[in-house]
Amino acid sequence: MPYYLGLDCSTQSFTAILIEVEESRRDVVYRDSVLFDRDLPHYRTHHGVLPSPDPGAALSPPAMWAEALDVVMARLARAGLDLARLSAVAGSAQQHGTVYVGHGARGRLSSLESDRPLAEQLAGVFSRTASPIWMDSTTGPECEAITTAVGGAAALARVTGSRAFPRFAGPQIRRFAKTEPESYGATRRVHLVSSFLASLLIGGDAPLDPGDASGMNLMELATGTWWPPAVEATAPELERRLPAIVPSDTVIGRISRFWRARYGFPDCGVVAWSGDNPCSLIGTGLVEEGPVAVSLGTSDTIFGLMREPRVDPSGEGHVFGAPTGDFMALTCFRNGSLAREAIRDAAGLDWAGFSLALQATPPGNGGALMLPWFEPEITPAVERPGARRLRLDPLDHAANVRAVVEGQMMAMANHSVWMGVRISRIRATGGGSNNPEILQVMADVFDAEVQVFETSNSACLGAAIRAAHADLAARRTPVSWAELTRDFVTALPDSRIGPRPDAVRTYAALRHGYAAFEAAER
Ligand code: XUL
Repeated sequence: MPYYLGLDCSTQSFTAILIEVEESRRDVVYRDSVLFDRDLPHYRTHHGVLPSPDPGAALSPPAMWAEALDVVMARLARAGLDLARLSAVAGSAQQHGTVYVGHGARGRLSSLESDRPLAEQLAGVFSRTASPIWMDSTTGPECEAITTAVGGAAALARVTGSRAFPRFAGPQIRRFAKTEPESYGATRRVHLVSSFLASLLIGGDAPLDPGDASGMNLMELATGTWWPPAVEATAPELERRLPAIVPSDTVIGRISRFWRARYGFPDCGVVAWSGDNPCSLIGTGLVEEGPVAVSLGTSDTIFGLMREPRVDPSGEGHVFGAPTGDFMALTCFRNGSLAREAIRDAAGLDWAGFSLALQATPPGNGGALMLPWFEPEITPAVERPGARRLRLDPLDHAANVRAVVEGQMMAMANHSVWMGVRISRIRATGGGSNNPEILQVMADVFDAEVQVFETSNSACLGAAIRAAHADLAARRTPVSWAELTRDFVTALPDSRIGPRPDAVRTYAALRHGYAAFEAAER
């Protein structure tokens, strides 16, 4: 009757989900979240990010993620569950963020004192105390340099799954090595957020999985190994600073003595952590090619499983490794929930009022359009932030609510054509999928049936399922992905929303106008 723990370190919060996997009973038995701004205010983050005068910069303190891990583990230990049943832990983390640790890290992590808080013991471990995260867009010149050195954008995309993107780890590492060579020199290991947190759990130096390593512009997708031309083009002596890459299903170690002594965790396995999007693929049950998921979170993403890696010729999308050993296609939009919130707040509305504004306005908004680029955008690449409006009165609150949602959905539909699938069914997830009015726009724009899956955290649920899959396989009692996800991943009852033919026709025409407006404003 084992328990499996999934952990997720996202942009704004840290979540734990515990599942129970038995022959007759498969259930989520516990959920909890720490919100960085609210629960760890001493790090002074805003939406999980450190304030900066540079609109392109986005950094977060890795010590905050470590402290959040300590807090969720403490709360879980106090929840009255029989933790002796815990068999394995796996994790999910926001992708692309890099964590730089110095030479003393290994010794420190293996000798943590169980009577002292974790974060306090990490003082001096980091060779860089603020980690650039996926929202950072300061590395344009580094992207160009790496692209040129490896023989162009098409070559980089063909081998690694993506052309160079400012938020990817490789360009970020290059910038750090160039601007702070001494601190780079003092760096023993460059982790991603996922392998850093896994290292804290095992009290050692954790590897990466191909799902997260493919978000670096450094890994050869076909083999799951570092690609020497990209590694050499990125920073001096980088190869020895990179973690190993292991298959996602690897049990990478046991939970360290620190956690056992501090909170009474049993001697349980730790499974390789992955990125939040690869974990969400599992948490939305996408273990076959065909259906896609749309996650409406801090970032909005659209993704689906791919058997063969078909890279995006337009260079906008990504191909990552999938936890199943396959691949996944993904397009990421930076202006997700924070853009919806900006419009909601400007209109002085709550979410119920936001829904009413959508109900009160017609599909197509009478031709009024908004490019929702409140922050620099990833897809399409837009450096100069600021929402752009066409035939849209900034003071017409209801029309602006509709325009932000329609803009986001049309951008998503236009920029996912490269995936090469006719999208007829969408699994919606993430906080924004709580809102049926937003989902109606999604259904109409995509001409697809939308169903809501895990709304709060599909990445964390996916991590828990990954822990179960890997642990059961290691114990020679494997359970297939299809079976495991079928039991945990179900559409919410009565959440099915179908496309409305009139609205579908409106958007089919308007999508061209939106694409033209976008092209003119980039
Ligand atoms: C994906 C991406 C974001 C982050 C944060 O490429 O940048 O989705 O993983 O969630």
